[in-house]
Amino acid sequence: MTDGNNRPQGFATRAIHLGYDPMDENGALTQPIYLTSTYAFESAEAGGELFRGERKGYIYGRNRNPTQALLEERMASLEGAEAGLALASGMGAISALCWTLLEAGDEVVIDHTLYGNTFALFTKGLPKFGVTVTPVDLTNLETLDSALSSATKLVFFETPANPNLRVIDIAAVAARAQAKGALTVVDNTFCTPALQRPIEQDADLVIHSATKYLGGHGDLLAGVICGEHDTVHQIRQHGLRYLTGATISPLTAFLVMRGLKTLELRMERHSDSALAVAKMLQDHPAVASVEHPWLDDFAQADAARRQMSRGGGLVSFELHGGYDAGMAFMNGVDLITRAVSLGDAETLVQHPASMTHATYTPEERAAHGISEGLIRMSVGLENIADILQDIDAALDAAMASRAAAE
Ligand code: 3LM
Repeated sequence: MTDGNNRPQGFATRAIHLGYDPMDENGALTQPIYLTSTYAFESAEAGGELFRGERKGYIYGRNRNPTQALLEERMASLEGAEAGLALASGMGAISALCWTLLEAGDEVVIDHTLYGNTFALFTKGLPKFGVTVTPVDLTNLETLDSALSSATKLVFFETPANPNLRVIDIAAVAARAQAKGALTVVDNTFCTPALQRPIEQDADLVIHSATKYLGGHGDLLAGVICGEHDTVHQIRQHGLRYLTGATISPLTAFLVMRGLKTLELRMERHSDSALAVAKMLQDHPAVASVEHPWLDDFAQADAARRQMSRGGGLVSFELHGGYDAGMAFMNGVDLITRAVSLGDAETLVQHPASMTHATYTPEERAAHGISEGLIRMSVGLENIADILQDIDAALDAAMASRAAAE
């Protein structure tokens, strides 16, 4: 989309306006919601033409609906992709993608730190159907080289990774995958296209849990896939239509679009507040280690600064006293909420080893860099002084309980 002078419109403008003219819908400022499940055919022949893809239009709400279509168009534009597909959840997006693009005998390389259920899909789900999955540390490109083979179809990773925020160099991985004929798939949930656009770094496909920052208000579940037109079309026609049926409801698609209108603003605030939290933790005597991609001593700081425009809203840390101190901290928060998920207005804190990453065995967590004492915080949009004060009080509580135990 361009303005009158052919200048491409900016991110927030496209997030708010792209693909919709109120004058087409009785002047309605925001787009109406089509709750319709099935669509009338102009003639018997037109129905057949629609099914054969010879005519443009809608057939049935499982694979396409006008409200979903507007969200898909906006997400594709924001990610710099040819096409988008909206689905019922992040897991719905990942499973539709895998079930469409993989078959028995194929190989997949994954980063060894993924959201717990994504890890379970790859390591427990897909092997049941004859797909070989190799987890590697993708921050070490030599391990990627040794895992890739001519049978590798996908290289899949999150960056920053859930829950320890390791950053993976998208362009470097994509170059190696491409040389072997494999597709690079990036889960961009933690950054959103407001902070990072993997397709500009040569990734082939981007997936999202839109449940998180894209929706932004903890009131929906949704997923998105963006990428090249033919591949996305194939995932719609196979993965969504008859393999998973993981359709996003039109009402949910509307709510994700409402979230997109403030996405750029929210990601700036989440990132600034998370960095303030990370710096405060770094200076506190109760804290053993802190991860945030914008900290000066972050392990993959170079890659982070190259491919992200800000550090994002997540902070991971470990307290002196490990698991017990972490539990005392979590029980000591007041304003901050103990809950999984992320990207909401509320600051949320959770314990990956017993919650989001409980699908890993203790041995897998140890081998994959998810320590038992790690705490993950999704820094929300509350006043930063209030967030810092609550953290300070909870750290005091954690130190007091540690002193009492000694
Ligand atoms: C969580 N994560 O708390 P849905 N990709 C990433 C994710 O973080 C998630 C998904 C995909 C969390 C959810 S845990 C019980 C709650 C990077 C989800 C899956 O299917 O929309 O939840 O997305 O880390």
